[in-house]
Amino acid sequence: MDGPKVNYFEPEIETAPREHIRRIQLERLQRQVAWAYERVPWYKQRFQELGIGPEDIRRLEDVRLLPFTDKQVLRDTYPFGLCAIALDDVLRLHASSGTTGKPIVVGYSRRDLDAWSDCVARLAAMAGITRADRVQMAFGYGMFTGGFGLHYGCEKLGCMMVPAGSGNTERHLMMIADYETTVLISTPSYAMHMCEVGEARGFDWRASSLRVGLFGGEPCTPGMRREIENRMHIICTDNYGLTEVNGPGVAGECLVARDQQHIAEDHFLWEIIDPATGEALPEGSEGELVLTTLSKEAFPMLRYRTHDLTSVTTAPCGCGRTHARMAKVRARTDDMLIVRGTNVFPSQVEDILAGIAGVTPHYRIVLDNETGMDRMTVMVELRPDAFSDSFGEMDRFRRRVADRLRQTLLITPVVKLVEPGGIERSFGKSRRVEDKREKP
Ligand code: DLL
Repeated sequence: MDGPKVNYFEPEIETAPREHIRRIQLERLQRQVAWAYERVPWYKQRFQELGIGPEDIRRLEDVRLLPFTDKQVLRDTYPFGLCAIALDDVLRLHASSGTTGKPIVVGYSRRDLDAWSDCVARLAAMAGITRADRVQMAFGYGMFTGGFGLHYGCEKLGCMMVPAGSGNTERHLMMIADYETTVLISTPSYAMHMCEVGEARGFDWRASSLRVGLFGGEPCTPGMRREIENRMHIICTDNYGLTEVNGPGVAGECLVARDQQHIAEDHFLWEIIDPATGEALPEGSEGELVLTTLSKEAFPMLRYRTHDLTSVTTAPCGCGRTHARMAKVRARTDDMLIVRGTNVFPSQVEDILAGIAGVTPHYRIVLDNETGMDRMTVMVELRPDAFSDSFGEMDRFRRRVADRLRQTLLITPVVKLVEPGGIERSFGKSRRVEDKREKP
């Protein structure tokens, strides 16, 4: 057969007929709802307010009867209010930083950790990784789910793990060379950084042992993926997940469909809703992804509003997997910036810059209202070949970038050109927006 070789971790469930998947989902949903109702006072109270009980879940669509949860619920019940098991049976905690105040925290039972590793092993297999691979971790080992989550999943697949952790790019390069690692796990922005540092040091990416990039944790545009693939001579997949429902392993990109991610549907039930009304949208429409865990013991999450915008299809995939595929998450409902009344998504800026020759994918948006009016400054980093000593030439280039941004964003940003390497690189998720506006 032509095309990439297809690997599975759990072929039976990954390629099960859709009726079989739906049957498992219903059984597990009924069990998960009863579990949450009986063991978590917050859920019981919400169910009672809505006048429903676990017995009302007769079909999968009945999930719509259930209350939504979101970050706020986890904040209100911080730290252990949503825990459905004795704390002695919680083997691990992870947390994610909230935008304000306390982080949100979740816990895992032994079975949760086991199921989580299965989901991660699946996404690694989807990227063509096998037990013969040597996997270098560039996510931090800490409260963030990326490090430990991907570590144990790849270890379960049988890979040799190199737990290097985040930062220290020179050391990472040395380890790739010395241990002949074949897989890099990181955010796409850190991979890009490593690529550049390597190039500057004369590291030969073409000759290196590295062959796969396993990315996730932040959006990765198809353009950025291709650029990393071409410069590092590797194949990259983008993988989606969030702390509230495990972390990585919720959905993974296969090598056939590309730029879409198979959701582990035996562990997570997806819905797409209209973020404004909360109403369910038909398959294929873009809306907010809502996830219900189907197998969680410690922190069952019912109808968790991710704020991530995507669409989902159940159409068959050439890789043989029958689990639904979600489109890449390009924006969050709460990522949206409102600048002088106009909605702006950082992903739009990213798309525009990707279409302009002479600039790198690194940029920063700074918002302020010092003059009394919102001002948006976009700092754009030049590629070395576009850099010039001629002020006139640079100014013409700057105006051209501003024009392109204005045409799509419908506001006129201030554009500042930054010399190659001038935008600070991040070791984890990149922070692209700095909002310095004084709020009314
Ligand atoms: O980022 C979990 C993760 C770690 C996934 C490593 C993959 C690899 P949080 O820190 O809770 O969890 O952030 C979750 O990050 O709601 C999305 O908005 C965004 N996100 C995560 N992965 C992707 C991705 C981890 N592949 C939030 N593409 C989510 C786009 C992503 N956005």
